[in-house]
Amino acid sequence: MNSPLAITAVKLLVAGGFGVGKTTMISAISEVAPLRTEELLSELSNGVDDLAGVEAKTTTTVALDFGRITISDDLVLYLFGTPGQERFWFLWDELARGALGAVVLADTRRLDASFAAVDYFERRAIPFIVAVNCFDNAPIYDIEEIRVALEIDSRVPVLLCDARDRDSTKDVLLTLAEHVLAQAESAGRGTRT
Ligand SMILES: Nc1nc2c(ncn2[C@@H]2O[C@H](COP(=O)(O)OP(=O)(O)O)[C@@H](O)[C@H]2O)c(=O)[nH]1
Ligand SMILES: [Mg+2]
Repeated sequence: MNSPLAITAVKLLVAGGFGVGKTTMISAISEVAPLRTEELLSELSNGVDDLAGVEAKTTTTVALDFGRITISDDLVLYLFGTPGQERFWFLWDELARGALGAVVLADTRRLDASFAAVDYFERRAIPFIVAVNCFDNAPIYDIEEIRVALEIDSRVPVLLCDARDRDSTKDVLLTLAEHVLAQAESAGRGTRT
């Protein structure tokens, strides 16, 4: 029997290349102090981490970002940020376990930094959306141009966002939630591709 207090916990991922705004997005929306594991970009990372376009960045997420958002009495979202650098790829499968969907954040100055995340979720058939984080001075593209550049299927939502902004981040998560539901419904009808 379902308890009236049963709470559904939904696990979502925030992915995308190094410096696209994952930590910023989770910090903007989380109602708990986000758990971050950052290390100062050290001399050691020089030459390893691609810093083009992220000149102001002095820390990097080593293991994970974590945030929580209560949507209603019985629905809580847990957000996990994936580490953006390739040397932490081995953590992805652990993080992805049980995830219902993912936001792939992209920066139009470095769209290629988010290719790997798109590819990862496509291969595993994890529903995802693409949120383009609008950095100051970043080139502005039409959504369709971004879709073509990232080779995203027409059914995958692509939207613009500001990862620093709570309402914008909320819109992104709602878009993802709708997409996850739509995917589940079409899977139920046996039409998922
Ligand atoms: N101007 C601007 N800066 C941003 C935005 N999102 C993130 N940043 C900055 O970009 C840098 C990288 O963001 P971060 O969240 O650490 O990226 P991550 O590597 O994906 O976690 C940080 O210095 C942020 O303050 C944005 O929407 N606009
Ligand atoms: Mg980070």
